[in-house]
Amino acid sequence: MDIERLAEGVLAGDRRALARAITLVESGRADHRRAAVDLIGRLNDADHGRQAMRIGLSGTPGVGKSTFIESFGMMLTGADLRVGVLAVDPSSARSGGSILGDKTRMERLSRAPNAFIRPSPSQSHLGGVARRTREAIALLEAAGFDAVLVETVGVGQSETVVAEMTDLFVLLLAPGGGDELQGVKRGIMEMADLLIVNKADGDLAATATRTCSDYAGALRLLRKRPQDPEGFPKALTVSAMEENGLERAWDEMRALADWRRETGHWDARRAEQARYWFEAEVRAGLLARLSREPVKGAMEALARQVEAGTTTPALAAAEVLTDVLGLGPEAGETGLDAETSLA
Ligand SMILES: Nc1nc2c(ncn2[C@@H]2O[C@H](COP(=O)(O)OP(=O)(O)OP(=O)(O)O)[C@@H](O)[C@H]2O)c(=O)[nH]1
Ligand SMILES: [Mg+2]
Repeated sequence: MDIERLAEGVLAGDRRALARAITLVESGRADHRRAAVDLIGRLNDADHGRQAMRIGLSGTPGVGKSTFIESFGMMLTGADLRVGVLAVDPSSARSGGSILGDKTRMERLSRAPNAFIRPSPSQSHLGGVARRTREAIALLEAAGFDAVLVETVGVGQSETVVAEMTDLFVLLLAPGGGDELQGVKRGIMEMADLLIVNKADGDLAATATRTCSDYAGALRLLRKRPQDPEGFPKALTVSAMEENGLERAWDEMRALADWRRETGHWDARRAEQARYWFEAEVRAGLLARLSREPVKGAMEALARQVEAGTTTPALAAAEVLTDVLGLGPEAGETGLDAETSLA
């Protein structure tokens, strides 16, 4: 595979190159993985720090995330902005791949020349989903997209994962009474930059307005965060179906993004996220080595010796870390600490 040419294609915004590049980062094959790491490294060197506004979007099933992305995305492409859409859906196997439904639901957006929608691949564990989404964001960014929307279903840890790879986190809510408010986990409220009450139309309009002020009240009770200007996080209403309130939502997102850029919070957050994913990759890489040969076999052999009592758990573990994984001796284990302090 010609990675140099693929990188050029992505940088030129070529859709086919982009699609191939995303397929590459999704692949679990070892040679593909090496090529993907190479590709992303090259793009990082060559993209002159291109940045998209990365927007994470979460909310319970049926709240209207896909409808919102379609309407919001159409508004942005209408303003000549290029929009990428990704999904983090660790449960996609359950629903038979909800993005398949999404593709038809996002019918207009999927045909818009300025939009790029990537269906989620078949189910994998959240770690795998996280990596491919993060790398797909990097590819879209290198390709010059202005906004990247990442949809996630409110399942388990997926919101946290998405918040760790986006600049803004938007929580979509349904109109409803006090019970609804109770249902939103506090941790997720605290992550949100914008709460958007959807379906503010028809019979639901009045309820949506009331729900919105309930949430606005709840937001005022949360601890002030350093990354927020006055008045944020904010609650507002939209109708994704009737395409109302979308401009306002975009204005608020831009105002927040501008403020964070000016005050340094934007770059600081991205730096913090890069560090987070670096550490996550190291940890995941180490764990992966443990379940592959030759470490796997060596551990099994040592485990049997530990069972038989011919060595101790601590000695056997040290042997795996030091000799099998080749990490070298730990200072304390060999008395190096004592020597150093004597020197
Ligand atoms: N009245 C009204 N209905 C809406 C609006 N937005 C979405 N809906 C409806 O709500 C239902 C769910 O919409 P989706 O966009 O599929 O919701 P989702 O959050 O993506 O759902 P999942 O992907 O299954 O989690 C559909 O029947 C939509 O037509 C809106 O603004 N007003
Ligand atoms: Mg959806």
